[in-house]
Amino acid sequence: MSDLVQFTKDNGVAVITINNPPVNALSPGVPDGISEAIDQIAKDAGITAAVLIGGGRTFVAGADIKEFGKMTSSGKPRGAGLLPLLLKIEDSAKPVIVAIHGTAFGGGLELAMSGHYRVAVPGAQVGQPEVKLGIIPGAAGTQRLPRLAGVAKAVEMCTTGNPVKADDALKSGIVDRIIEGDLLAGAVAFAREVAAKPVRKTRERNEKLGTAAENAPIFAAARETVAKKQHGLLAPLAAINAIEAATKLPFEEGCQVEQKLFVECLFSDQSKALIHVFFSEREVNKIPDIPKDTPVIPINSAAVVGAGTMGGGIAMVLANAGIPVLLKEADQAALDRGLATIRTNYENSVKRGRFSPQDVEERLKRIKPTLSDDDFSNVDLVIEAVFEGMALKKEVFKELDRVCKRGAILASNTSTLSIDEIAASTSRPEFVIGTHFFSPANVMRLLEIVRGKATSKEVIATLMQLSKKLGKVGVLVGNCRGFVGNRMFGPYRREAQFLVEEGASIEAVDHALTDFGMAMGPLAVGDLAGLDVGWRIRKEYQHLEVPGVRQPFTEDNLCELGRYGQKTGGGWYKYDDQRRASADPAVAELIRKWVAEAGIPQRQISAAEITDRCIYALVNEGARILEEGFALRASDIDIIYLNGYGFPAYRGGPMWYADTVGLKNVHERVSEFHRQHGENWKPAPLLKRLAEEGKTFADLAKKEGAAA
Ligand code: 3H9
Repeated sequence: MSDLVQFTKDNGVAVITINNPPVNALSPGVPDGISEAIDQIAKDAGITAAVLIGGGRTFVAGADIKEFGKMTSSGKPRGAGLLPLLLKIEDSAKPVIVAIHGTAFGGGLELAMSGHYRVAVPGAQVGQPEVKLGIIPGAAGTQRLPRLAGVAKAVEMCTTGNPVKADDALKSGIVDRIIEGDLLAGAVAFAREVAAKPVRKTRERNEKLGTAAENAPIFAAARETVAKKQHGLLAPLAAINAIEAATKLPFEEGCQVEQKLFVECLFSDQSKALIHVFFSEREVNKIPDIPKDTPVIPINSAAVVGAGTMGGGIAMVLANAGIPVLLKEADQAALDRGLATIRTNYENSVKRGRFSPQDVEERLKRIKPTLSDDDFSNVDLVIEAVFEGMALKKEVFKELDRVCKRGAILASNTSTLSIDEIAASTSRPEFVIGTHFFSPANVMRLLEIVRGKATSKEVIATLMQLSKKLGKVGVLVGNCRGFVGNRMFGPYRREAQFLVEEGASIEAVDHALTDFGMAMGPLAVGDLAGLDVGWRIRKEYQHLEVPGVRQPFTEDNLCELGRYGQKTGGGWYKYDDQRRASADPAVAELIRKWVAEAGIPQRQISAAEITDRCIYALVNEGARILEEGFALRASDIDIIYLNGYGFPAYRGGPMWYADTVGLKNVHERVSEFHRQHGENWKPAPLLKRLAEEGKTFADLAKKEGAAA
C-alpha cells in the first residue's frame, strides 16, 4: 500500500489513515492507497466495518491544487480520476465511516460523502470551496451534497465556497454524529453500532432533492445573488447548473454534466488567476533572508498614537485579536470623538450580526483611552497613526523612543513617508518598522509591512506573524515613496484624471474600471478617501516633480474649492446625507471651463482606452518597483492589489493580468501611450526586457534579499 495511506485493524473494524502532510491533499498515491484498502476490506471476512480518517492536523483539505496547474498546462484534465474511487467506497458492502477533524474541504468532503456515515469533532469544518479557485466540485460534490444537505444548502455552499461548522453540518445532514473526545475511538465505536445494518449509498438518497416547483425559486434566487455579488464570475453559475442537473437527471448523468462544467472552469483564465492567488497568498510569508525559525518578540500589549479614523481602526484590530491597547490623543475632545467612532463601528458590527453585544463590551474594555504616554513604558508595540507630516512624525518617534522600554517595537502607519527618516529620529532604528493599514483598518485585509534599512529580522518576523493574528495579509515591502500600493496607485489615479481632462466623463472613467472588475472606480475612491489627502501629499512632495512632465490639475482645483469628497458632501460626485453619490453637473461644467483654459483638446475616449490607460499605469509602475527590489515578487504586488485596492481576484492582480494579456502586448500599448502622452509613460526597463524575451512577470526568479 502507498506510504500515504495506512491500514490497521481494531477488533474487526478496519482503520484507513491518510497521511499526506500538511493537509492530506488527494495527491497522486492517496486515492490509490484508499482504493487498495477498500479492496482489502472486501476480502477480509474478519472485518465488519471501516473508519476512514486523516492523520495529523486535518482530514482531507481537498484535491492537490498543484496538480491543477499541471493539468491545464498539459491540456489533460484528470478530474474524473476520483469518481471511480468514490463509487467503490460507496459500493462497499461493509459500512465506511468517515471521521472528520480539521477541514473536509473540496475533494475531502466529496470523499467523505461517498462514505456511508460521517462523524466529526465539534471543531471540524466541511465545505466545497472550489468556487474560490474558479472551479466547481469535480468529484460529484454537486451531486451528493444536495442529496445529503438539500438543494438550498448545497447551492449556498457551492456558490459561496464558505465552510460550514460541525454543528451546522450535523443539522443539515452532512454529518451523522458529533464525537466529543477521541475521534478515532468514537468513530470505531460508531462503526460497531452500524456494522450489522444495511448500508445506504448517498447517490441513492433522493429524498432531499425536492421537486421542480420547489427548486425553481432556489435556483432563480441563487442566480440573482451571483449576478449581484459575484458579477463576472463563471464558477458560481456553473455550480448552480451542476446542482440543478442533480435535481433533474439520474446520478451518473448529473456527474457527466458536473465533469463538463468542471473542466470548462478549470481551463478558464479565471481559475488560473484564482489558483495563482491561492498560492501567492501563502508565498508572501516566505522571505528569503528571514528563515521560518527567526525568533519573534511576544506582543502582549500595544499602544496606538492618534485616535483618528486610522488610529481608532487599528486599536479595534488589536482589541479584536485580544491584545490590550492604549489609545492616545493630544486632547480630550479628540479622544472622545475617536472613542465614539469606535463604539459606533462596533454597534454597526452587532447590527450586522458579526459580533454579539458581549463581544463588543469585551473588546471595548481592551481599549484604554489616555492623554499621556506615561503607561507606554510597558507596552510591546506602539503604532503611530498621527497626521501625515514628517515633522510631526519625527517628534512623536523621538518621544516614543524616550518613553518606551528597550525591545519595544515602534511602528508607523505612514502611507507615504520614509521609514528610514522616521527611524533616524530614534536611538533604535532596528526596532522601527512601517505598518501601513488600509482604511477602514478594521475591515481591509491588507497590511503593508515596510522594511527600513535598519529594521531587524526579528522585528519583521514579529510583524509578519502578528499580521496573521490580526486577521490581515501582511506583505513585506521596501521603503520607497508610497511603498508599493500607493506608489502604483498614483499613476493609476493620475491617468483617471488625465482621461477626464481629455474629454471622458467622470462616470465613464469609473464605469470602465468597475466593468473591468475593480470594486470602485478611481475617482469615486478618491472621494471616499478624501481628495485632500493626496493634495496635501502632492504639496509636500512638490519639489520632487520633474519639470515639464504633465501633471493633472482637476483634483487640486476641486480641493481649492473645498470639495474634498464624501466628507464635505462633494468631490468628483455630490453626496446626500446618506453618502449616496450622484453626478454633479456643476463639476462637469467646472472641468469644461478648466480644460478650455488649459487648452486641452477634447475627444471621445473608449472604455477600452480608459481601462488600458489606468491598468497599464499600475503595471508599468509595478514593473519598476519589482526591478528596484521594493517588492519581493510580482505575486506580492498582486496580493497587495487584491486585498487593499479592490482589484478583481478573478483577474489575479495587475501583474498576473499583464501576464495573461502578454507582456509584448502590454509593452506595445505602453510605448504607444509614451509616444502620445510623454514621459509619464516611459516603459519600465523590466517590462521592456521581459516583453523582448517573451517572458512573464511570473517567470522572474525570486530575488534574494529584495524588499530591503
Ligand atoms: C478540490 O478539491 C476539487 C475537487 O472537487 C476535486 C476535483 C477532482 N493542495 O493554508 P495553509 C498547502 S479543489 C495543495 O497555509 P492553514 C498550502 O499551499 C481544493 N496544497 O494552512 C501550504 O503550503 P506551503 C479544495 C495545499 O492551516 C500548506 O498546505 N480545497 C492545499 O492556514 C498549508 O496551507 C481547498 O480549496 C491543497 N488543497 O489552512 C482548500 N491546501 O506551506 C485549500 C493547502 O508550502 N486549503 N495546501 O505554503 C485551505 O483552505 C487551507 O490550506 C486549510 C489550512 C484551511 C486547509
